[in-house]
Amino acid sequence: MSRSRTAPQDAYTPRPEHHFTFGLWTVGNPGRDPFGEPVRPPLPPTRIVHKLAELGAYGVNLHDDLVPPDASPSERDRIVREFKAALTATGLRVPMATTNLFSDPAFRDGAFTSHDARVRAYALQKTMAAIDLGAELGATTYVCWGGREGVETNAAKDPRAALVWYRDAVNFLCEYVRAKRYDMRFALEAKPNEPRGDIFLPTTGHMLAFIYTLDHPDMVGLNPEVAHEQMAGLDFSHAVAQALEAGKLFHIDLNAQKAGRFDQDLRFGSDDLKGAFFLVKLLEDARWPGMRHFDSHAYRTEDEEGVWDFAYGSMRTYLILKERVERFNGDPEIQQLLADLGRRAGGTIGERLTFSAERARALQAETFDLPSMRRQGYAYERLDQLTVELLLGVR
Ligand code: DIG
Ligand code: MN
Ligand code: MN
Repeated sequence: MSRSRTAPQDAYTPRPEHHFTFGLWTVGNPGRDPFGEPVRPPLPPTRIVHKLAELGAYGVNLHDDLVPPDASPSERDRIVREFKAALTATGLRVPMATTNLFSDPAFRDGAFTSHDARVRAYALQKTMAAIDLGAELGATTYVCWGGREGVETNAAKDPRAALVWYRDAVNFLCEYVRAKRYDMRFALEAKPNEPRGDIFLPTTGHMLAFIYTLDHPDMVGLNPEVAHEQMAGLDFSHAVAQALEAGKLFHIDLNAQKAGRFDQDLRFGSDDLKGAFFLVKLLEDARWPGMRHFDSHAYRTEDEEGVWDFAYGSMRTYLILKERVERFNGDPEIQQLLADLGRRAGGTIGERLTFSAERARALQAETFDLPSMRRQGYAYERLDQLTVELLLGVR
């Protein structure tokens, strides 16, 4: 059964300039889960490229599993040639590449942090080959998600040893990219758990601290994912704000997640609409130019047509929320409330407080109208109500 796409051509129609991207593994997700076999046949990468281009996407990303590990050199060349031909025919780009360091049973105790030195070495070999492929396809961002870098029992390894192995691997790969003179930088992706009981460097904040211990921290940034920070009970837009503020938001994985559940990788905006709104507001107010990558997949209930509904809906919801942000930024009552708050903030937001002995003395001598400070509210209830009404479409 094939339903014709009835999506209208309107202000929310995705176009390449919106920088929406999908991994081959997202729309190609066959619907396998821990309790059931795949429900959809594999989608050939070239079909994915053509369909994403038809829907208005900018790019497609890949793990190194575009080329099966047992492919012969001639098969590898054919697969890459056909993939490149589809990219040329559609104009789709490959902004990001990454390595699958979690499916092969060899990685059952991790890849970069496996107790087995042979596995750590194999992980580097696999990643270097994937970096070469990514560079060949034009990728300038290389994502590292350490899905297996963790433990089920702390008896397994000293977490400090794991961090040393992790750091050595990332330092080695940075040196490899420098030696090859690739125009490429790394984006580290955090997740608190699943598939390991606990994953090392579990949140974006942990990853940010880790980056500053590396030999080439300028080459390494972050790839925060909505579901992963929410699994840790955190506000995703705060993680993204910290990455942005540090100049380390090199990439982003967009999806949706219900609180207190496994990593659902749901369609962007399909849950926690308010969180999605404030994320889009942050990215758009910052004029962030990066790729809006949807690391998510269709419900297991869906057929191939449902997969494309998922992809189109992901992009469309982002654009609808982008328009809601523009309405928020132009809403007179909301902006008046924010202007009142701005006057209380003193100067322009971001004006730095700097120390001087004179400034310290003046502060020490200052008297404060504490009764007023204790009495005055902030009108956040009104501000949030107006925000909710705007999201519900009544403003
Ligand atoms: C999981 O969120 C991971 C994998 O999907 C991939 O390695 C990475 C890139 O977006 N995210
Ligand atoms: Mn995820
Ligand atoms: Mn991800």
